[in-house]
Amino acid sequence: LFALSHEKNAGFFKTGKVFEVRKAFIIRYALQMESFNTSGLRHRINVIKSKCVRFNMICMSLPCIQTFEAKLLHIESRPGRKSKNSGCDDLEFFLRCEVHSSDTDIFINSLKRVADDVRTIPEEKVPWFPRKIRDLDKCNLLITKYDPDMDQDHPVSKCIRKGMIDVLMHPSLFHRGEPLPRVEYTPEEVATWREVYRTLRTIYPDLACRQFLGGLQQLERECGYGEDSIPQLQEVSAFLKEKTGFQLRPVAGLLSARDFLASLAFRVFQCTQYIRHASAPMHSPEPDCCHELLGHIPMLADKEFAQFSQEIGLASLGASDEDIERLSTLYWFTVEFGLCKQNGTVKAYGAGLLSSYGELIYALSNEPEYKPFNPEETAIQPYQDQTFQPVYFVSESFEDAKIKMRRYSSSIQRPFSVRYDPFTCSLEVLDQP
Ligand code: HBI
Ligand code: NLE
Ligand code: FE
Repeated sequence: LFALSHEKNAGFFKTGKVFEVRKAFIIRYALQMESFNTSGLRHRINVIKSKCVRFNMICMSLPCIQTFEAKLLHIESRPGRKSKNSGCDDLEFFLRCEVHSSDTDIFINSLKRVADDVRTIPEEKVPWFPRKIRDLDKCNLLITKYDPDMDQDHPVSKCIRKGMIDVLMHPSLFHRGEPLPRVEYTPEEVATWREVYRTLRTIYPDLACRQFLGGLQQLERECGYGEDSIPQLQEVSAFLKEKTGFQLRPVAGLLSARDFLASLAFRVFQCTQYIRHASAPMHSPEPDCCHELLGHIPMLADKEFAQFSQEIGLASLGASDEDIERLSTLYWFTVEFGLCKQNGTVKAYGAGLLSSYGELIYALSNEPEYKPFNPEETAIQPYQDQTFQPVYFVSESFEDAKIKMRRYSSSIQRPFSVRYDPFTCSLEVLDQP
């Protein structure tokens, strides 16, 4: 998404790898926005159309998709199999479409008229999931909720500094093992961080759970946390690795729940690096570095919480779309917005609360509704991702939440079971007969 603003940079097109990811981005972006015909996007598409033969075919297949009212669920480009070194043109596009069963054959035939090589791949029974930590390089499906160019008033579009992240360092191009990109924040951004840090720091002692306070103290002592500078992922990742084995990866924005949860199975946490806009420091509807660094990181330094997070991740691997939806709702009401009892009072442990002064105060006032955490019920509670939550779930303790969550996870039906091997950072998958 960020890469879209860089098309004027001609040098950009010279590296095959970057170009390829970019195309996939633009197409995915265009289709998700359903604004394929708006002039801004048409211009961008024309730019890349002139560079890539196969991309043309995708554009031509769109009218078929529209004619048959097929739903385009996924689009992805990969280097073609046939000739390895023929430059940018050599790409295969994978589309996942949902089309009425009576239209399937005629739909495929009409695609064949516009694209030279259409092959269909039977739907897999178990959705693909990463088995080695390296496979997380493929878990980067970004979700586009709005268009930052057209929806200028959206709080997130205001917070995204145009061009902040160099395309060549774009998070979606990050590969495991590379050093985590450092970001030079502007004085204005550091000032936003300072304000967020300072205001939250004053209310944490009363409102945050003890695991969070312990984690934050360690980060302040050992990892340079403080109001004067925005911590860099590299140092924070090294810190976490020593505490709980969690490590960080840069991400360009909201990921699909499936990809986001999958990384937790490997104790990898995907972090945004941009910061919210100075005009709205007390709440951001989507993650930014204040949310990741202040909300999540102190909690991930706690062994029991780290385990809880990883177990949600493990439960999500290869799960059905419906189960992913329920697990992501559970994640939402625990890891993001969870409350728990400590010494007879209710405290916050959810990162979405701990990074928002506004919502932290609200959640622990007597205004909102509380319900006891109970996975079966929590998993189907509708949630709010633009403003404060209508209801919060209170756990008796982390221990209790973990036990209940384990019981819930073991009730999810999968034709295999998984075990994480920490020595090889990979999964052992046992097929069940
Ligand atoms: N992506 N980058 C990012 N950060 C999140 O916190 C995040 C996400 N995608 C999905 C998601 N959270 C939630 O929907 C969870 O419920 C999984
Ligand atoms: N509302 C949170 C904040 O302002 O930091 C972010 C929530 C991300 C899910
Ligand atoms: Fe979060």
